[in-house]
Amino acid sequence: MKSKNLSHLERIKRQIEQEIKEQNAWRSECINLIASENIMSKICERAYVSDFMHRYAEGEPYKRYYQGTKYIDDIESIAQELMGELLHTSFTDVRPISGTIANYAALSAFTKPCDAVFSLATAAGGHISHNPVGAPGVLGLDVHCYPFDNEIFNIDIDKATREIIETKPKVLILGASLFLFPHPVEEIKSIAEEVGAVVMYDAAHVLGLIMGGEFQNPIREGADIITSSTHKTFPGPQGGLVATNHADYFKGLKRGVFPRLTSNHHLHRLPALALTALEFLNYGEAYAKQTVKNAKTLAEECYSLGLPVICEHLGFTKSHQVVMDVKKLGISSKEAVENLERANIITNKNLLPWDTIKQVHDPSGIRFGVQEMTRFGMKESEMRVIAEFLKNIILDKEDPEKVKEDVVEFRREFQEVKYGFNGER
Ligand code: DSN
Repeated sequence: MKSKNLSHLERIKRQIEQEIKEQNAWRSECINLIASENIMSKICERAYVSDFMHRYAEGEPYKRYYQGTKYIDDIESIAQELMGELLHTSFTDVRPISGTIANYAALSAFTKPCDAVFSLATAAGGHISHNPVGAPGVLGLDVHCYPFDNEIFNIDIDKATREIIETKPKVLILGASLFLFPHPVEEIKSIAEEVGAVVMYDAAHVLGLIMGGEFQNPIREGADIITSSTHKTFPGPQGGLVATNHADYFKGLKRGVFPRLTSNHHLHRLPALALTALEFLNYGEAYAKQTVKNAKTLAEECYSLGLPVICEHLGFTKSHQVVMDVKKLGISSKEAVENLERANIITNKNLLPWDTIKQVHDPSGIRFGVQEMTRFGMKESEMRVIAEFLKNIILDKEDPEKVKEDVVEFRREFQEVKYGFNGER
């Protein structure tokens, strides 16, 4: 019996080891177009695995509740300083272990149960942590959705103004997961001043574009606080941050982060975060520029091939994202993304502002992000090749296994991370 159990355990162990190998090999042959992911450079990957992953360091650098923290104190301070320099914020806390935790921490700092907040509905791009299913719901907040204007693919500021003045919310949340165009930060800030609300900008998707000077800088436009993850267009380890230029707000944010929402803050990601920030100080502008250029090229090329890319009248996109409304052509987004996956092209089906939440399992949209392929050195000409692959699968309904052969061949040339210490631009 004992030996039977042991061989069973051994089989599971081998399965896990094998699946890690297969994941690594498979993803190196895929075109990853998930808009919320990215890849670290090899130097950062190596820095990610260290003794720090076994340790605790509750508290702030040099003011901990634990002994044994002298090295992480230095590294965490460097990470805070570099991320603040890139974001132009005087106060930055890199302890949130994710963007969602950062949002929880911020909302917990500026609201109490039953307070009203405004955010975008999930279908209009709002993240789950902006909505009743996530942080605001758990905190007992009264969540109002900004009216959304499908024509400008943005908040309808006139209607929003009226609703905000009437409701008097405590926090106005900006930023989104479906994020093609800058949000009206200046306008929202002026309404916030009228009603005494805090403007919170969730920069997760566009953090690298902001830092690289290619997207609105929310702090300069009037946002009071930034929350973010650190692994989308900013290609760091998975994690989060909160930042502000107001000393008073920072006190609340820090309390929200610790002790409210985190105990330990997963120390091993901080050396990798600091190193990615250093890479970004060197290469961030060029990377952000190429990312936005690539998104625009992918959108234009797809559109010219007959794919239903949205917002042509607005120039398609100003971020890393490209969005299609495949339902317009009677195509199921669920089937399309499954076929794309069979062809080694990874992306996700997505609700669009005109969808209802009931459509969540087969919504109208597909969302693409070019930031990871840009980091592997792809430029405009490669975006044109990717557009052809997308057409082959979505419109021409070619055999995904056949397309996959071409995808694997194409991807072979793009294996090294660029815009980092170990790569050329
Ligand atoms: N839900 C993720 C996204 O894909 O946008 C972000 O957390």
